[in-house]
Amino acid sequence: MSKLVTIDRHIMETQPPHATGEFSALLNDIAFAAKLIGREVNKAGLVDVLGFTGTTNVHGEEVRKLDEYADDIIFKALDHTGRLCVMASEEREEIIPIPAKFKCGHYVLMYDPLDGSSNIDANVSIGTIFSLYRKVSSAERGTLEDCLQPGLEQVAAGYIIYGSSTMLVFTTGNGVCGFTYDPSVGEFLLSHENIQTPKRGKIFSVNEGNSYRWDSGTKAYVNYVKQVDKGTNRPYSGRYIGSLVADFHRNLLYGGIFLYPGDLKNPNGKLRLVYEANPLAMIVEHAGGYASDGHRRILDIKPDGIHQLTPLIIGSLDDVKEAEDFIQGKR
Ligand code: AHM
Ligand code: MG
Repeated sequence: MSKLVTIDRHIMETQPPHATGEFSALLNDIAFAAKLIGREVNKAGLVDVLGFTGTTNVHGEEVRKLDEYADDIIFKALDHTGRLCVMASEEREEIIPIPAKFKCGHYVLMYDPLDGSSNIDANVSIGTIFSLYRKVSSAERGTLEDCLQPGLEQVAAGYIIYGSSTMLVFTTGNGVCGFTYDPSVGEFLLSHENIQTPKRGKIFSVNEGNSYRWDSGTKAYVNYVKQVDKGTNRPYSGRYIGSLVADFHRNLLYGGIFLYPGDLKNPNGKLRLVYEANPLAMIVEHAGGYASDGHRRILDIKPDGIHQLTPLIIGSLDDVKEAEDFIQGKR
């Protein structure tokens, strides 16, 4: 049997010698929230948690009960820990202050509590995405300034995928590791050590139903990956779940490219810079891949607002660079 390492032990053993433990404890808090959300996702078909709540979120989308539950769990698992100074969630319009009765810490948490939630009713994999920053504002408690840092400043990023098993994948800037949840013992166990994504893949993931409104570069790129060329991997296989964490996770392991480009109707696409693009960009870069908005590295973008959208092209390094060339009209 290969060595059995729980997520707690891994976090403890990989933290720098001078670390106070605050940051490690935060990752454990997130893993705890993931267990609670995973439990509800897994029994979603059994109890009355499917379906809409009847309200819409800040993006005008209908909020599903599980979205609300996940949002609330993350908040409640972390608000009282004394480790965070502020949070922001894709489901909430404003930044989330730490309640005055609790101590404030040095970190900022940004999260998408349940991404891909339109897939819940069909039993398709969904996920939670998160990232941590250090507090930079001089205010006593966290502010919007703390939440609007470029992705490059992330100190940790990760996601949880609720699929055939629940997995937590994260990086603290020192490799990307994956932990699979063992429900029989209630622990996340190290299952994927130092994940590296292939430099080139042979999968492309994009919603081709939107192709009529793409720019010519994006159209040319997607046509290119579908052409037959025995010298390269082409034609690529098309794989699109429509659940970002699941599409990203598969491509991270197998190699490939995911695109949610800007288009004529939505010049900045659909995905959110701080909740979705930045955390996955940090992970993919630490796994040897790359993330771009077609023109710039995702991690370099300074957000203007917490709900800012960005085109996202992410995955294997050579594939993303090639897509950039097409989008920029260089090919
Ligand atoms: P959500 O945050 O409201 O769940 O939306 C994000 C999801 C992503 O998981 C997925 O990549 C994308 O929306 C799919 O969008 P589309 O249906 O337009 O292809
Ligand atoms: Mg989302």
